[in-house]
Amino acid sequence: MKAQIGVTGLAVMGANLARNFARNGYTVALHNRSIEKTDALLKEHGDEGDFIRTDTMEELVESLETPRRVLLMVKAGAPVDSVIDKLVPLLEPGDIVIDGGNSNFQDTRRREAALAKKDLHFVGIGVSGGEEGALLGPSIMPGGSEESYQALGPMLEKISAHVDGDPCCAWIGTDGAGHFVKMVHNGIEYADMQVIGEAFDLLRSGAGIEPADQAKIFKEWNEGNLASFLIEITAEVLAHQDAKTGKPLVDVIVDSAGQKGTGRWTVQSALDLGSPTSAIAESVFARGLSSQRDQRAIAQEVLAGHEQDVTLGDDFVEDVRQALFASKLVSYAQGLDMLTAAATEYDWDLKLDEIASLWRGGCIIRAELLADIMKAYASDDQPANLLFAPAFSEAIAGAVPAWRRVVSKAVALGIPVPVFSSSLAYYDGLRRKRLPAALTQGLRDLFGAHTYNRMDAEGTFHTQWSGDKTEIEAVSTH
Ligand code: NBP
Repeated sequence: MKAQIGVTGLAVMGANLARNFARNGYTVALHNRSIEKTDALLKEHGDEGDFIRTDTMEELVESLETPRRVLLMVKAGAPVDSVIDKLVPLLEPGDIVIDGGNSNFQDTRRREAALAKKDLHFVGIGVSGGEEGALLGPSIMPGGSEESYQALGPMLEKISAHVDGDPCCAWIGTDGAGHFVKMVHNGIEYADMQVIGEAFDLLRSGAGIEPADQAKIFKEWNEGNLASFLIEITAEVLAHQDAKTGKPLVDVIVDSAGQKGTGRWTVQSALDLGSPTSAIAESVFARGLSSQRDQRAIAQEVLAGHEQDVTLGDDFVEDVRQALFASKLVSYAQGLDMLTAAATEYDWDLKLDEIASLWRGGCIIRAELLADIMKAYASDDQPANLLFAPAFSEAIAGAVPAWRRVVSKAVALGIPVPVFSSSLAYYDGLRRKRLPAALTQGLRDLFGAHTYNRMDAEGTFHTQWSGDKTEIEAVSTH
């Protein structure tokens, strides 16, 4: 008996994906650098399907039907290269090496190009949904050659989450496209969590609503246009009492947020692409600031607040809900805009409707909203920005008055709302007829002769600032 797929790297994610394949009727060859994990998996779950135990990389390769499909679920970074180096000499042209870890998309591009020279397929797949998703059905974002997807796609689609009968898995594009889309997904996840945090802080510090009561509010919000996995689990976390102290658990947890790096990568890529992804950037920075606990302790002593009294009004909770919704829309709009920029830069034919569709199930940012995003991009008349799709421009317009009220009250109260406020600034920046960028260009021309364009004429111009200040037509140095 040969296996249809081999999995090497049987920590939590690899083990659960291997079990998921087996539960779906595939024969799975198991391999791990140290045999203990392989044996533990077989001992605990060996009866869930057909597994082949392999001890060495050679045995793993021999156990697979051709073209071979080998899924790497090892720690991202150097371990992936190390496993590839051991695996590749054992493979034959047409075999498929799959990296299901959270690899940087630039590494995936490099690895794909290197393996293509050896007539091997390299498929970088983004897998979202954590441990539970890996076992029960993740959202899967595969990149690589279209040909490799013919051999691999049906298996991935089968083990993925399904929404309305559709798999949450579709071919994303060549080389690093899958890992890129997964990275942006994670960036949006950062922003989603940050806006929830800002709403929580406003309701707690502004309106004095205790976590247990907020849990009820979030539960109610989960019935409307905010319905999503993250809002659902926010209600669960806020309702939870610490067994040791009897306090709300959220009051016992140290207020310093960790990060593994995909949010940071998203922002770095956004900067490279010149894509204004402020909601994700502010979310990453907010985690950074939360971790500066020593500086925060000093700031509490030395920095004055001068907070102002504000009347919150009876509609404050509803206003916060609307501000949260509008800011969330902006973060999705920015993330999708970044995908559009990346598609041009890296020559990927990204289909935003399919990407929204496969984020609807299995993954952390799954939300009702994604069905509408899918529809917005499924039409022939693709919006240049998500916010321009009629359903979204209307939805956000309805939220703008509340959004402005919330941001101005937060500022007066001294409650930081970096994503609520920067998203509103992005929205206003997009809408504004004239931006102060004109002055920026004037300044750049004065100190660096960087030139500027005129509103009323074609061409590129420079004012001779240190001479007689006459304008000359110049070669562009923008
Ligand atoms: P880890 O990221 O903790 O990696 C542990 C695995 O890597 C073990 O099987 C280990 O083998 C193997 N490994 C290491 Br470390 N160095 C190796 C090397 N040089 N050669 C061969 N194998 C090596 O596992 P994970 O949490 O299951 O995550 C796997 C991938 O999935 C990661 O890229 C992660 O970022 C990604 N991911 C994780 C989640 C999640 O919720 N955890 C979600 C989505 C994606 P050993 O047993 O011999 O030490």
